[in-house]
Amino acid sequence: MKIKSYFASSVEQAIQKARQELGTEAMLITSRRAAAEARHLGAYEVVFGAHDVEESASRGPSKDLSAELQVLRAQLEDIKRVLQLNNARAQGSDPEIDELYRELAAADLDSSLARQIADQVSTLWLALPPPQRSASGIELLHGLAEESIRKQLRIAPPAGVREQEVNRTLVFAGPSGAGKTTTLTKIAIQEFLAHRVSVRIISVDPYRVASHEKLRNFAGILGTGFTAASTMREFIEAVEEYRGKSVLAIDTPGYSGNDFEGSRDLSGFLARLNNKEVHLVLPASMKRADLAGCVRRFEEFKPDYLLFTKLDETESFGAIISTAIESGKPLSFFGNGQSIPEDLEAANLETLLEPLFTRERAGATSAA
Ligand SMILES: Nc1nc2c(ncn2[C@@H]2O[C@H](COP(=O)(O)OP(=O)(O)OP(=O)(O)O)[C@@H](O)[C@H]2O)c(=O)[nH]1
Ligand SMILES: [Mg+2]
Repeated sequence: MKIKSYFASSVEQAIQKARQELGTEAMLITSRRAAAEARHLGAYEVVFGAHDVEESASRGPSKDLSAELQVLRAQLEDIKRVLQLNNARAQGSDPEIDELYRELAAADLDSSLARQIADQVSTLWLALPPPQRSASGIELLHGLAEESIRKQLRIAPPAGVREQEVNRTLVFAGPSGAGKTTTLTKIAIQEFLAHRVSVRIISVDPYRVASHEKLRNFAGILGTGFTAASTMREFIEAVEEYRGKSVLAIDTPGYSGNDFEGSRDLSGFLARLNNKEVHLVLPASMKRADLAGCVRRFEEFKPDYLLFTKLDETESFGAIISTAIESGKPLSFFGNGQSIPEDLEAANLETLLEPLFTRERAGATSAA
């Protein structure tokens, strides 16, 4: 079944549009207020499922009176169904859906996101005929919830070696101790040096001269170019000198709390570089509210991607899922240990979703 959304200024108009295009075979799945980013298309969205949207769409409106009547009847049924759904939502005490909400919240998803997912699942669940609903277990609800999360998360395109590689600049920014230096090294090895692409590592830190040492050691072991810049001037000179000759991997200082002193010069200069990708490095073990704070504060670095480290230090990835969905930014890599370079993987949905309901399932098994 293919899913298609129709937007209009009222639910009735959206239903009318959908039925005219899809005919009477399609099934109304849900109706809701349009999300903020789709509001320009209409205040309301109705979602229909059809076995072959393209084929139905090509039929166009029928001139036949009885067919017109059938469409009108289907529209009336849709409106009745929307009223039923709204009524069921208002009563809102379906025990299975409540249980799903509880599981999502226990997996550390933000409560409004957990509610939104439970509502979406609830609508699909209520659209099933009652016998099918009672026959299907919590597994179906888990599957629907995972599907909803999949649709909302974005994953960065594979980092891979590209043409014009030497013009690329990767910037790693983020709070102190997040794993910027470690992850930069892992990526430099796995994504570039392993493919014989030359990388120049530039470490910029005007405050802590000692902070360059770890990278200097790595660069020495790897035999790759390294520049330690302790002033903005040194940093700008290094970028100008090496840009276009090697891929640049730029390590930035860890700014903490509200201590962003001097960050403007750096973020302002980086903003003017083209062909760059800024990875905001965040530890998966950080509290959800703190992650949201970091995303807000580091917006001055205009991150293209979120890169999560320390997945090995937490059991639930709800905070990653919530932060990624809320920020709308694609996920680039996951760091899952201290070993360089092996404890790194390209961001992927399976890693995030795999533990989502396992704790609950394990609990259910041991309780049985
Ligand atoms: N368990 C675990 N530890 C990690 C991971 N990534 C980095 N670390 C550790 O976290 C600590 C800090 O890592 P760094 O790479 O120095 O972090 P940073 O963001 O560069 O820190 P500052 O430059 O001081 O802001 C080190 O002990 C790393 O070994 C990871 O994925 N898992
Ligand atoms: Mg560092």
